[in-house]
Amino acid sequence: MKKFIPTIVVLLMSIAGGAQNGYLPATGNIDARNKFQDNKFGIFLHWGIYSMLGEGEWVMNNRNINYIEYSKLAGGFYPSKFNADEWVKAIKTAGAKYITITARHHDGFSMFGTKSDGYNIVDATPFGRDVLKELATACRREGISLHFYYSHLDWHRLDYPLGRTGRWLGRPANRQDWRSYYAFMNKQLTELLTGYGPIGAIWFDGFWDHDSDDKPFDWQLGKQYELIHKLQPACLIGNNHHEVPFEGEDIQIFERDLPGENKAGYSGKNGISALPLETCETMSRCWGYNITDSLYKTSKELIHLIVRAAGRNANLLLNIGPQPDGQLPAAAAQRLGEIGKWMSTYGETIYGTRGGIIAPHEWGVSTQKGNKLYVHILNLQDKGLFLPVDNSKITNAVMFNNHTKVNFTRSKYGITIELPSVPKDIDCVVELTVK
Ligand code: JFZ
Repeated sequence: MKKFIPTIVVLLMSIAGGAQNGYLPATGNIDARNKFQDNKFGIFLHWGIYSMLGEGEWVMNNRNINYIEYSKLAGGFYPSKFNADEWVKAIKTAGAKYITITARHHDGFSMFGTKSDGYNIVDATPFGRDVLKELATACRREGISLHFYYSHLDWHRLDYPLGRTGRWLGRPANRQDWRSYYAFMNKQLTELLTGYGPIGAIWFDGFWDHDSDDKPFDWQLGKQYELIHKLQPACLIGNNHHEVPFEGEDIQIFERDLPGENKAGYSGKNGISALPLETCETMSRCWGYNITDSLYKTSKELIHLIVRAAGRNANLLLNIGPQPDGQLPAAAAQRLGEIGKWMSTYGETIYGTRGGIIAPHEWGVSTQKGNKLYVHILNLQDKGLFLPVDNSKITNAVMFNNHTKVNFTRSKYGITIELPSVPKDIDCVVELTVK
């Protein structure tokens, strides 16, 4: 990732990428944005034929695998244990409200029965089943919203105009044809938005493949976004371009960082917009299944991520890389169960909330809904805690989990709450009633 691109180039790229005069979101789209923010927690699934190699979704590029050799993986893809209902149930039990799954990742393999390219799970694998269709049915039954990840960049097709990745995969350079590739993407997007019921969001990725071009690359996003909103006005558009959202986008995406952070190095140009925010993060180290990646975050760390995201007014999209046999890794399933246990008690302090009036601190964050302000204490070695709030507005304080009273004193700049003991829970939630 290039961290220091001159402002003017960024500006030009923004114009080239987002040109679309006066996008006015439909009423249904505004409602969908609110619903999306209420949902707070989703599960990201990176699944494709790369799972068979067990080295993540970038293996084709990282190992410079010839595109014809790579495509032979499809002939052996038979995820015999795949069961959409089981996935959706496990994810729903965790308290997640939506699933974002890779319809087509950078390797160019479509995980759905597309008519636009034979290189897809129905036509090119012995499995022959449209897993997105099965997921769509299971999601609808369980009331889970379905979102599609869609890669703008492609390491397989010959018509894709080569960017800065996928350069050593053996593709002839003389077949690149933007018009053909653009038409292909729009055909696929049309299929995804007409054959799978209501889609919560399209999550684009790969814009950055052309961030090192000599002149700004025009992805013609404006017309593509118009097409999506014409087919499904309520479908939200997000693009993982690591910049402030372009016109026509409905959510702002952050990768591996909460809004306002830049630990991963992707968010340097990413101011915080007024649109709904979503941060994506992995459960282990990788997105796609990695056979040697056993370093999973603990359930406590993952719950803290959900809470810290909510306190920053953002959703958390938490990733799992399903195995080649179609099952979720056991470690991931275990985390889902533990998160679900916590959510069944504390979900009320997360779902439907917005970031609270007390700004995020090292000790934790606050969320807010109606006249309740939830103070989430995640890291405190003390019984007393000063909270910078207008003290005349706070009428009551109780522990959220058992409703016992929490004493507090008022001072000029806020209140100081006195907890019954030094907090030991994953998240010690104090519920304040606000006038
Ligand atoms: C992208 C994907 O490449 C990755 O496979 C995964 O899907 C993740 C959620 O999103 O991550 C990026 C984004 C940008 C760069 C690299 C990886 N970049 O700028 O080089």
